[in-house]
Amino acid sequence: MEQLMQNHSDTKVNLVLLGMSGSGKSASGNTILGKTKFLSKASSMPVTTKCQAAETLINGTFVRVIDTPDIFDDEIKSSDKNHHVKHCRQLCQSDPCVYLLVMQVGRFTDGERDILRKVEEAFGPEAEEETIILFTWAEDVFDANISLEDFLQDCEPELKNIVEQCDRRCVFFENIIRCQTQVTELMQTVNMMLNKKQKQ
Ligand SMILES: Nc1nc2c(ncn2[C@@H]2O[C@H](COP(=O)(O)OP(=O)(O)OP(=O)(O)O)[C@@H](O)[C@H]2O)c(=O)[nH]1
Ligand SMILES: [Mg+2]
Repeated sequence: MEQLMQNHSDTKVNLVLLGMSGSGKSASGNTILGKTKFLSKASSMPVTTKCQAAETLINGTFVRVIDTPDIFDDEIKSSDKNHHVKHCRQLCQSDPCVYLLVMQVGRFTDGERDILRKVEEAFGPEAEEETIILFTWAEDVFDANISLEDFLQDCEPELKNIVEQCDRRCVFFENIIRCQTQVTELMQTVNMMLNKKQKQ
């Protein structure tokens, strides 16, 4: 796979899963990969403790998915955080990198209010332009018969701000069904973002 990725330099992308513990980073990684590569389970303790990568091919694009622990946890030692960020960058190997900010639809916590600043602090000032919000537990929105537009319209002002700062790049995942359509929509958003960036 590594060999193949190197041979297809124009059709590869790193997707870095970032966000709070329990938000569904590993589950989303597995949905993107279409197979269970990352340990994902309900737990009151952090489940993922180190950065890991796994690869797949999606419609001709080699996708390297990087799963991470909750590196934005205020309790985490700064030396541990720096270690995770460094490891994560190493796993990305080459450009382009897209940051997937994983957030649970029904939960917006204090620690997430300034999450974009934390992403920039860890991955550089350009990171905001390379970030897509990946909302998990989308079934809660669908089951309540709320349209995604209404959800975004009616969400907390600070969350709305985050969505606006990301140029409204967001996708909705139901990780319990691992449906491929949501992965296709994610890849469309990724491609649109990268194309726009290339033209700048
Ligand atoms: N119903 C539902 N459950 C989900 C969804 N996404 C994740 N989960 C569940 O949420 C729990 C936590 O998911 P993880 O993927 O382990 O969360 P994480 O962000 O990787 O957590 P850490 O590794 O601790 O940072 C698991 O039981 C998942 O099955 C979703 O979209 N819908
Ligand atoms: Mg995890």
